[in-house]
Amino acid sequence: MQRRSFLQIGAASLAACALPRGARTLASARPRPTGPQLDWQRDELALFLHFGVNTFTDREWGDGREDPSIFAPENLDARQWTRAARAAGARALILTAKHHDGFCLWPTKTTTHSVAASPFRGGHGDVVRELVDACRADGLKVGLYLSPWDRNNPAYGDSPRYNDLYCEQLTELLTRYGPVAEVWFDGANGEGPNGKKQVYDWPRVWGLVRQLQPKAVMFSDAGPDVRWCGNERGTAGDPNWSTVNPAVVTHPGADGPGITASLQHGDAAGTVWRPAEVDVSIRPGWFHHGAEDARVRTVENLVTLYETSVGRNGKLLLNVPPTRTGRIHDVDVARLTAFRERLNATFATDIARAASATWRAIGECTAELELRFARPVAIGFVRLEEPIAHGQRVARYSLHGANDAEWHELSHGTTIGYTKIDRFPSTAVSRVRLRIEEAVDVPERVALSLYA
Ligand code: FUL
Repeated sequence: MQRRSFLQIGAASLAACALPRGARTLASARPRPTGPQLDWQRDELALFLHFGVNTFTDREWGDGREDPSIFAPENLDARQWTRAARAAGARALILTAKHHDGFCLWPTKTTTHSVAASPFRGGHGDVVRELVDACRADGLKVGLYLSPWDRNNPAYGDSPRYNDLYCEQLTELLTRYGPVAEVWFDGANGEGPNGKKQVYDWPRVWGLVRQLQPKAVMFSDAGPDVRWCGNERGTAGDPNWSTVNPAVVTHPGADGPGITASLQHGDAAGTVWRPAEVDVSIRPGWFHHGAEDARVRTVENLVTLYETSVGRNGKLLLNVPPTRTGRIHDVDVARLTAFRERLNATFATDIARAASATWRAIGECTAELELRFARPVAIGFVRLEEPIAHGQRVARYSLHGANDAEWHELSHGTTIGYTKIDRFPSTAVSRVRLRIEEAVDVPERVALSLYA
């Protein structure tokens, strides 16, 4: 399908949809999110917990030869994690149940390389269980990361044997602990110790998760439910479509032309709903390193991350790694708390509520929303939202404000989706006009909120 070239803003040219007429029948059947995908997106923020033997060796990637006896958190307190998550306004916590080193944080029957061989709780500990119990107590959802790449397991690289083992590990995780909201499949996949490359059976893995936890969303480069955003810098693409062409990124860790672009931008004409998750760490590393205690992101930086992830139609998965004590560092907790306070203060009062608003179609796939205020107001942020339960349609928009007869551009952009946030210099306006200049189907009314 050819997308039409950009239309000019002039009313006469605001006439057609970005998909050609013949594609409109298709457009009316455009993909929409499932219930779990919608809930996942509306949660906006989840915390990622990278924790394991690397926490004790000060490494980012363990080689699988770590002695389990080094895993000895003396003061592990999962309720401290969930309280920090609540202070941050997060709705879920995702734990590295197994990272690339193969060390399992739950007492698995599949390997002896686990907490059961460690001094933690006298060899009777289960970090997954403690996380799950704390999440239930604090009303949070649970997500589990199970690294496909396993640098410890002798079966790795012996494809059918390792696929069986991996499915057994997944089965333990998805049957022992009650509802799991998200299952995270990392795209980093290296060579096995025997030099062989593991060939994963993704259809089997995804089918197993669907069967055991039908309400969970599955994350990977290739979804199937939510996709990696294509970088670990905390920025979703612009544009960022929640629809993709599933033939481009077919499996986690896929490499080749068009992959990064597809992860970052999705595809306006995509046939599958697969929104982007933005995973990024509050520190330089994913695991805790004492040397990085002074390099925790500032509150301003965290707010910017929110704008470049949630504010660009993404979901933010912010990594906050527990320390060797088993607790999240005080500095990180303080930043998370101040970050949420700042967001709450910024987005406390929607100034647009004081305005009278009119939405009107202009052309077939273009529309305009105009707000009029009784007296001038100062604004510096706009938050736009499409009703994504019905799909995603807007491809280009502009926002103008006027305090007298003349309109001035405040911001412009491409996709909106769940949320688009634009920040601009504080401006006094008595009228605001949002123009949907290009869309892939008849645009539904966009919600517009304004903040000082
Ligand atoms: C990457 C991994 O290699 C990192 O260690 C980390 O887990 C990150 C979230 O994903 O692919």
